[in-house]
Amino acid sequence: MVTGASSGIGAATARRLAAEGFDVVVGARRLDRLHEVADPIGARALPLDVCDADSVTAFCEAVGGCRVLVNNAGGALGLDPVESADDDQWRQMYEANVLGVVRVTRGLLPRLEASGDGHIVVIGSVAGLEPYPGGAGYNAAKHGVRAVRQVLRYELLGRPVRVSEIDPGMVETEFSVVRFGGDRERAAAVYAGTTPLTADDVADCVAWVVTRPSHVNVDQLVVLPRDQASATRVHRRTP
Ligand code: 8X3
Repeated sequence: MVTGASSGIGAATARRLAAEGFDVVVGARRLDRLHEVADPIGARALPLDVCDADSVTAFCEAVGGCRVLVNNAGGALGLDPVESADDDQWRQMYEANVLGVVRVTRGLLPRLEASGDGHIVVIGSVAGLEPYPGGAGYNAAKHGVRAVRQVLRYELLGRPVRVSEIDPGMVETEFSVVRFGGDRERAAAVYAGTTPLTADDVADCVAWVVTRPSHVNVDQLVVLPRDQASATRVHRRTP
């Protein structure tokens, strides 16, 4: 089960898990784009808006069994300093990145546990490890989801459910285009002069984490491009 699977890391993860032999179910708001991902790999596509409790309930009821949940849906909005923070953007980021994970995880937990070998994966971010100027709203949300992941790990200890967090750095997807409200030039500048990670690189990490033997819990995996040593330390080649 992969959330936010209509593009980027979610889509790449769905494709990769299908290739690994998983029976994949994907959820996202954009159903037409979701089908473009799901249909070629024989995955089941279900509408899912992680910000809408009713949508999550309907989604969880439609999913049959579930052994692996990849909480990928989320993202950033804006890069504004705290002094001009936009409440709506902050609220949306908290809704999608934190409450979204909580709702879907809570809804699927009985099925994950009943599988006898459940696994909850959260796609976090380097932004959840290291705040940076302009990032406060997204930093707060990703720090929040990191706390949820840690608490889940403690609460589920002794039960047959693993909990893992994967924290990527710069990955070139629609992430920055969405963050900058569709400004493709500004989004491209984020990765200029670097070789960023691809969505497939992160999907590779997810596949590795969920194919370890049942007794192995990868708690946290931080993955950055070679050109990035921290959220703000980026090496750029000049043309
Ligand atoms: C994306 C990483 O550094 O652009 O989650 O916030 S960053």
